[in-house]
Amino acid sequence: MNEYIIPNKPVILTDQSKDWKAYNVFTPEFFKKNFPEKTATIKGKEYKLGEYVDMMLASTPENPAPYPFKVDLDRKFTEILEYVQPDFEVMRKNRLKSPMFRNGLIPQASTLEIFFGGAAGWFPYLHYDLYGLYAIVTQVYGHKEFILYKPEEGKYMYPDPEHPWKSTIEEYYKPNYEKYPLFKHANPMSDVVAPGETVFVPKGWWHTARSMEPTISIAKDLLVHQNWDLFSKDVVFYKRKQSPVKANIMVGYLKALDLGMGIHEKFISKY
Ligand SMILES: O=C(O)CCC(=O)C(=O)O
Ligand SMILES: [Fe+2]
Repeated sequence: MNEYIIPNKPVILTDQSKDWKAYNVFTPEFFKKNFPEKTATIKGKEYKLGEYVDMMLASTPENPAPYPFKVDLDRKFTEILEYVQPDFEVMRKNRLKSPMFRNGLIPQASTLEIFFGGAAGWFPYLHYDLYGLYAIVTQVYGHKEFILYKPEEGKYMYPDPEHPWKSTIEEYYKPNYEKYPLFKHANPMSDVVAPGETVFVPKGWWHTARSMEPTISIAKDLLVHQNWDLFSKDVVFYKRKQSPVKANIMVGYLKALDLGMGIHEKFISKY
């Protein structure tokens, strides 16, 4: 909290998931055998996990498998929830789990997901996580490279005006600097995350990831008082498109909710 969340700095944690049952159980073969019928849509096309496992194992830089195959654990994959417990200490007061939190505030957002990928699987676009959420990604199987840019570097990212958290730079991994000259000024920070390690992606930090080999990761989102500012900003941004009046009401409601949750949190040990 003091060293990373408050200063909003990224970090790789090396021991947070050591008690998860997922280790030594989660392999591509385990999923192919037990859950071949789970589906995910990648670039508009639906795949079954059984067939995707073959694709991720066959993926090469010359012929990469589509990426990522991701599934919402809370909604579509509850069978494996028990493998990614216990939750981290820092997730205890995750406001996404508060009884005061309404899921309607963040339509379509998945806050706990499993990712599958193969060698040279690049995440499709540079982005920061919507609603200012902290992304806490644990590598369970295989190595993945994470590339991060400070929030101020948004000015080099050609953000989509309709969705300012998303960069419009196509094929950013081999960028066309004539088309995107500002992107040349961006200063990436990167590291490879190994199985057992967890990367903390702070609020508003632009990022992407590349699977270096067959990978399985678990991404958990965190909302606490410290990212309530960006959370409110994004919620209000989308509300304003529906109705400016509702957006103004939302500003006050979110301020009150921050205060209410803050008081509640003083008296509870976890949500
Ligand atoms: O693991 C990846 O490919 C990217 C994950 C990500 O961007 C996130 O969880 O916020
Ligand atoms: Fe992300």
